[in-house]
Amino acid sequence: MIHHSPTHRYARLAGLVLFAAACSDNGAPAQSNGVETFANPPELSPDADGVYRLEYGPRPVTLDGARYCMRTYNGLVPGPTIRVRAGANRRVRIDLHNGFTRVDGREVSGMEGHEAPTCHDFNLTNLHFHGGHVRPDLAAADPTAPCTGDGCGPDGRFYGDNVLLTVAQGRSARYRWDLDEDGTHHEGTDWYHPHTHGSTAIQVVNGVAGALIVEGPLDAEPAVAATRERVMVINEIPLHHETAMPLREGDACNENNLSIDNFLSVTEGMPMLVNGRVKPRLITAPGQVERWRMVYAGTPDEMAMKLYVGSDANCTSYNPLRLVQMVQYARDGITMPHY
Ligand SMILES: [Cu+2]
Repeated sequence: MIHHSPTHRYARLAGLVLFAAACSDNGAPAQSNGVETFANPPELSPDADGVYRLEYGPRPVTLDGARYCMRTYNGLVPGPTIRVRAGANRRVRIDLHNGFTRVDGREVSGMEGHEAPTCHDFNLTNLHFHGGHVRPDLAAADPTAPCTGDGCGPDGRFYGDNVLLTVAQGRSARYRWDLDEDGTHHEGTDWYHPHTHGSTAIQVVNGVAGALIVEGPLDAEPAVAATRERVMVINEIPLHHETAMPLREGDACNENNLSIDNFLSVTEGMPMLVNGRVKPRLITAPGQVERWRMVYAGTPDEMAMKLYVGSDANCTSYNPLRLVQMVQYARDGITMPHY
């Protein structure tokens, strides 16, 4: 149901309200014919100190029926959803640990191949709050609650959304994103991912990215609150490229046998993964309104999306003239002004 075309520009982050989903052209309800295979990504709960913990490291993950050794956050593809409830003066604390131990130096040239190749370490990482309106360097100093322990910034300060920070193998970084420091942060669907120059793409094509939802007044609107919410993190992982190497039977996953090693192997026509699944089935009663929070977490391009009414319950084909009604009410984590 997701149509991919690199030539169509579309929202990287979008909120959609879907009216009247159906997968059957003859009026018969589709839900009698199958089992739902779609599931929202798991949500990350903070620890007892209110800190979200992200472990960047190699972990085995089953994708499209085969086991792969992936770079992951917390062993999940995609990473877990972080949801920040409505409120005031919200501070989001995240501790990131880099679980890799060895250097993985590569010569990388620009996407078009024109620039001189430079050396980058694929195992270096950091954390970026994509869509966040927060300090880029360090969080504000707070002598009443200073940063202590491994991975703090200078002077007892937490890191802000610092994409220039490098978190080396075995090291940690402590972040604090003060959402409402200069007024209430806009509500919406954002995401988080590594942003280290030279190693962002290889990590993101492994699925090292997750949704970051900031709730606000819109979420309390009765008409919105009553909808079924779906969170979709869409990855383009080159599982079927010749360079992808699934784990062999009995193989453990470690940083020496990573499966996805080539970020340029994502090409048009490869299956996209929605929450780590290829073509997951969503079952929706006719007439039901759903709220879809979508994050396109692919690297090479944009994603275009259309929803069609399928010609059978398995959606093996569809009628291009019968579109399912969608209303886009947000883009790039920002609610459109008329909603
Ligand atoms: Cu980003």
